[in-house]
Amino acid sequence: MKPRPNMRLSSQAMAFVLAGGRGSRLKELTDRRAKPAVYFGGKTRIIDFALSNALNSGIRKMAIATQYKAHSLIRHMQRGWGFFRAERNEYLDILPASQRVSESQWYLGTADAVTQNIDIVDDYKVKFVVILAGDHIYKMDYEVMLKQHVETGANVTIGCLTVPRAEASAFGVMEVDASGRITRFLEKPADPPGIPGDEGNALVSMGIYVFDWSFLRDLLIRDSEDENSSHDFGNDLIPEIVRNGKAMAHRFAESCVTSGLEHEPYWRDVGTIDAFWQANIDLTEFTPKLDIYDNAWPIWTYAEIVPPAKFIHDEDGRRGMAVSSLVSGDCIVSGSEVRNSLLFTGCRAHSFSALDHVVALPYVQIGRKAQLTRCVIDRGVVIPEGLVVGEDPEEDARWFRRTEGGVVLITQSMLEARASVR
Ligand code: ADQ
Ligand code: ADP
Repeated sequence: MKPRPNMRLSSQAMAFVLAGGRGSRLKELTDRRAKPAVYFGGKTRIIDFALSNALNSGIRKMAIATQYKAHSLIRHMQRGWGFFRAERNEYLDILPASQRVSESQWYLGTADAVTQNIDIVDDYKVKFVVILAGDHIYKMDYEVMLKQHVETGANVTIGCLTVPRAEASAFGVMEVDASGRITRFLEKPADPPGIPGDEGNALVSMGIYVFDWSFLRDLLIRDSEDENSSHDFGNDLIPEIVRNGKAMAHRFAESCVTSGLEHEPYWRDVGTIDAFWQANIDLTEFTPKLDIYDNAWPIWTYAEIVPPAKFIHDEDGRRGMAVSSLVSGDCIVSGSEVRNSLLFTGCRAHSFSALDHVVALPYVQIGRKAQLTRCVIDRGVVIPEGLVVGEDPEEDARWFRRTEGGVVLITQSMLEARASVR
């Protein structure tokens, strides 16, 4: 496709969303669903953030590569993201692994997920491809990144963040020169280099890449023929471009200022139960760092049509109340006290129960007199009458998954195992 100087760059771009990873550190929360399909923030799922960013940036062509436990994710996409219209030149394709090049072959690495779908990307007739991960919580205007990509004439532009050096081993870590050109890239190094003059921090990749499609296409074909490659962006393609081409860093903090989207840059990889719990609970603060009430940057999702949340006295006149909490539609809080908690759609909290710092996924039922503190409760779990969690760490760890941070994950099968023993 020829560059069109007066068109928004996003209208000449597609988003290729990598949504195949399991997210195994989320433990039982990803037993039945991939990490991008995990619920977040009361109504949405994790993948809705990357897709909403793309949509709000003006991108109308998207492909989502799925692999691990994709059913829940695919169903969510079909229900919530089915509004793209081919007659308006809008496309959203779900690309499950093992259905294209060979029937038995899964996507080998993240780059292979694109290589196996080269013909589909060709069909989109776009100039730019924005590669995104489907498993991070943040708001970002990719148009700003596309502009920088074009202005610098880079082969790849990589979204990057500053994180404490002690946490940087989980990322691709880069060194840049004064112009922002990446001079060194180390994928998940054991001993990550610090930023010169700011040694306590490291500059890391967000796993977000902008390429010209013609450049990426050639690179993918060469990579697919390389027997020594693991066919992964972070391990293989990015280091290769840093060595032999021009890779530029796009700083998320500066991007937020340019787009005017965020006062303080917010990006979370809610990859562990502790991080997942914390990021959800953070939303109950007076002024959370992540503003989900910004109607200029809506987070789109599939939302069931449900009645309003309801708060009622029980028969003894004990009040049903929630404070410093997010309570979604179809929840009924009856004679129960809910504090600093987040209830997803369709939860029921029955009389004399008390919730404090609890994240309850959709359709959780809290039995009478249950007292729960610092928990994540999986979708559809029925909490039995009188269950107490958060008071006795040993008892909690005996039946449930208690994290290092003291958060307790409760699933239905854990409760069933407990009931069968007691
Ligand atoms: P990781 O976070 O380790 O590193 P990776 O496992 O490569 O990322 O997954 C990236 C994305 O691709 C995730 O959204 C995942 O769900 C998806 N995915 C993984 N394997 C896939 C496959 N075979 N098919 C389809 N999708 C797949 C990357 C970069 C680092 C960077 C971090 C930022 O390699 O350099 O710092 O992201 O989080
Ligand atoms: P959704 O049904 O909204 O996709 P989940 O993400 O919780 O919700 O479900 C993930 C997958 O697990 C879905 O395919 C769902 O049908 C399946 N599932 C839901 N509950 C159970 C259960 N108790 N046991 C086994 N599979 C389940």
